Amino acid sequence: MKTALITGITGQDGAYLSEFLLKKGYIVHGLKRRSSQFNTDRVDHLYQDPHEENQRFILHYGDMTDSTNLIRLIQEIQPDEIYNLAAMSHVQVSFEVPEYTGNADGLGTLRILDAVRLLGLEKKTRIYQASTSELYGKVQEVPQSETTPFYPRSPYAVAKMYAYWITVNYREAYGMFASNGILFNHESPLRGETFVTRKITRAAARIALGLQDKFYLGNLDAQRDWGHAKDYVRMMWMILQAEEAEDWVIATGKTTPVRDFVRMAFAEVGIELAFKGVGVDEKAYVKSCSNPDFQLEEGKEVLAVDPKYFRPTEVDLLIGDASKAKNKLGWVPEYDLQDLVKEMMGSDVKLMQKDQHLKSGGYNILNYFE
Ligand code: NDP
Ligand code: GDR
Repeated sequence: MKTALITGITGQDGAYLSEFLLKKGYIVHGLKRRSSQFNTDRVDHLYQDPHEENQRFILHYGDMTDSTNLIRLIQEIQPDEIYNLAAMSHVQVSFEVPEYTGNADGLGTLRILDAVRLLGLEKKTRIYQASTSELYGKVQEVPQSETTPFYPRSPYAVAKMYAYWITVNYREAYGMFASNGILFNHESPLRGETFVTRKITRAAARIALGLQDKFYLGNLDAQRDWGHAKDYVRMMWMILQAEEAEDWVIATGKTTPVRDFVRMAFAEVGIELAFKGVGVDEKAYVKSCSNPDFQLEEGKEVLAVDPKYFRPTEVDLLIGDASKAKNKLGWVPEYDLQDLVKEMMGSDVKLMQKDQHLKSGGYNILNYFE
């Protein structure tokens, strides 16, 4: 039975990867942060009472900024595999908290690598580093592959660039099995609510159900190569089962503008949109609504641009070439963008229907203190 340690276990990928590894028979340890409220929603269904015998899912308090904590945990757990997924992962927020992002995302990776080295686990523990297509930043070449030069465009991407190279360096300097997965955007119903896809599917569901009138986005022209998180966590595992430690691009090879994702999300529930205007003046209106469950008037404005969501420096176009992973590891994604949008919309409509029932039952959470 193999033992894995997942940092960032409470995040989108941590949750899917935990499920995947548990099904493979692993013992899964995870690092969670202390928080004033429960922050384990995404993995609560995997929780096992610590009083039970043969526990295979075990959470530990910790933080990527605390070396002593990481060293102690790795010593106790003696993992066969570490998946380093913990990060301040929001690109726009990284402009607000650049130093913390550098510490958690950049130095945090060093802390993991160095803990393994210090503890003499170089030959036992394989390490997966969650690298990102944000490393490519300003477009140098399309599609982007393992040989495309990096040009990071945010404090997040710069921190991840340090993490990428320190992983390569520890592999070369100490012979460690440490690999980077350069993953392009991947989404799911578990995606954080402030990333653009989930922001769109939540808002589309709320608007369709009459819980909200309109919503605001930033740059509608940005193009992303969006895949499904389930396909991508499978690849994280495959990367650590490879014969050699290497760096791998994981992507679908197709790119879509944010505007088209909005169209697809609304279309999924029978609402056709018309976009008018350019730049900050662009808006989207309901062109038709064929779904009898939702009563949206033609011409209703549902989306406007708010420049507060523009980034100081943007990544305009991402499209990945995952040929190496496909040819050498046999990775083939099971989901396409249409499947992804369908699943996310289905999940958010269900979730928002709960809000609708509460609202129609007269329950308002804002009245908590009244
Ligand atoms: P999420 O933002 O959903 O999850 C991030 C996780 O990291 C959460 O569990 C979070 O804890 C934890 N975390 C954040 N800061 C710290 C810290 N200082 N110490 C310990 N834990 C911390 O990200 P994803 O699951 O989407 O992504 C996983 C990884 O992959 C990240 O490193 C991300 O940068 C990278 N990546 C993601 C891509 C994507 O499209 N999703 C693409 C390429 C790379 P908490 O729940 O308490 O906030
Ligand atoms: P990204 O994802 O920055 O690619 O990073 P995000 O969904 O935040 O943005 C994608 C694109 O959409 C544009 N956009 C908006 N983005 C957000 N969040 N909110 C908006 O209102 C909005 N309007 C337009 C953005 O400008 C951008 O161009 C994600 C994260 O998961 C990283 O951790 C990961 O490394 C990369 O994907 C690959």
